[in-house]
Amino acid sequence: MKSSIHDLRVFGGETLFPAPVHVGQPNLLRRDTLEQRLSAVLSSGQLTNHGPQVRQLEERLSSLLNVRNAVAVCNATTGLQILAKALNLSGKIIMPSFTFIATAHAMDWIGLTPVFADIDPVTHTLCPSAVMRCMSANTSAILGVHVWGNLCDAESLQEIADAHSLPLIFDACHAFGSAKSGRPAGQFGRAEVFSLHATKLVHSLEGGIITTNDDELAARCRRLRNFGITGLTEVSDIGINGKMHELSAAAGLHSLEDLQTILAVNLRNRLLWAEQLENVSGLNLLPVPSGQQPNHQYVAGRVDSSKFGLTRDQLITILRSEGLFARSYFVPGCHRSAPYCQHSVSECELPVTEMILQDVFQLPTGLAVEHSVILKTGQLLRFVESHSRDILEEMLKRSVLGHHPLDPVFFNLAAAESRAVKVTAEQAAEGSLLEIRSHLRHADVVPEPHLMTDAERTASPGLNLRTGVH
Ligand code: T4K
Repeated sequence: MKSSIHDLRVFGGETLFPAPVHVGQPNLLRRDTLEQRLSAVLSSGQLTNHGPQVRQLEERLSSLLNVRNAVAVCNATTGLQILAKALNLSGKIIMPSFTFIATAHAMDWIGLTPVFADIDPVTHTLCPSAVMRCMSANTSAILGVHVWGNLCDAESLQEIADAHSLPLIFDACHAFGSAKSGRPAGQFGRAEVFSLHATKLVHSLEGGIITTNDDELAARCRRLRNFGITGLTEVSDIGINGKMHELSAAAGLHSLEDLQTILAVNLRNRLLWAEQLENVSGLNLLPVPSGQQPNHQYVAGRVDSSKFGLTRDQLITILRSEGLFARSYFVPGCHRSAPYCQHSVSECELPVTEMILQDVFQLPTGLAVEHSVILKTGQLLRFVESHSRDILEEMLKRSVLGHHPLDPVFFNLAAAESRAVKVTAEQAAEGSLLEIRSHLRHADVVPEPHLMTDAERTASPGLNLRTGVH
């Protein structure tokens, strides 16, 4: 453990976690069984186009989530698009800016204009009164996003949607296995879309699911995911290829078998993280919203830098340099990302969104995160908090900026220091990793070995990976 601030990796000390720990490491158990399943699919000869694995997955999901229809798709982004097309949406769609960029892209890509509404400070999900303020004559739907496994205030949103005769749909990518008053995600609104991406609670490597109790809507989604084809030669709609393939469905079925184990491990991890952060002033995990049973897919919290002594980005820089890859989803917010800040889609004020974007962070959880990692990180966080004044001073002295693209794991700090590498604030703000990496390479500083490309490894046979010096 660290006994002096100079033991911190960010100042040249030893890495606490030589094997990197990520937010989003896939939950994967019983690999042998998965390999057998995949092999059986390959032997079957039916690799895609609504085969038995996809059908079985859809049946399992509709019974598990207690919803009439589950439509498997290739990923949630495409699923959201298929759903919006199936609902015949046009014009504007109200959604939070505080979401993964895919939510906004999915809508914009098919010609809808995202209108970003503010969020609730406790659940981080779409705020019903903010939705009211964003309503206009061109609004064609409301799209809520269940964030971190917390469910939206679906009842209030439904009332607003009904009052304006608009469809309410949900991006449920973070919410598989979450429930509210015992009612599982998947049944809310007109339809919901889950992601089965590798980083999700259960996954099919890549994949998504549209759930709905509306049979007609489900039938349209099924047609649209298959080019709009309705018969051997008949085509009814302009559809797309949104099919899930058989290997993916088999992986999804495999993953579903571990659902209860994953939920239990996530809950255990959440409790352990809470215990570890209890005595760290200024680091607060988000509370579990009352009446909700979240899946704890993400362990999210906020930094109160006036108490902790460092900002969120400085904290993340320290953690990531130690090999614990904490995140700050969804910085900078959809409304501030390049494609959206250009046009005037920020029609509404986003004070809560702006505030949360400043200080929110996520810690790793899931099956891949061992107890010892959480305990060690807890110790580290206590150390950092109690030495925050000295750490801040040293960080400023050494120009270690708390900004993601300057993440110290991308280069060897000791080497960077000795060559007085400077990365400008503009580059940092631009967030162009490639640019920064090329800058560093130019300065004869190399990425850490696990972040090197094959070409870099081949080109640097004599390189001392620890110091970055030939
Ligand atoms: N709506 C919401 C609210 C979403 O969160 C997402 C996806 C979507 C819509 C769209 O769903 P899909 O169309 O993808 O089905 C990750 C995921 O790629 C993305 O699916 C997810 N949200 C988002 C929240 O997180 P990144 O850019 O953070 O991915 P990446 O590659 O940095 O992965 C996170 C970490 O996980 C890595 O640092 C290492 C680890 N990892 C990841 C993968 C893929 C592994 O260890 N192994 C792996 O195979 O977006």
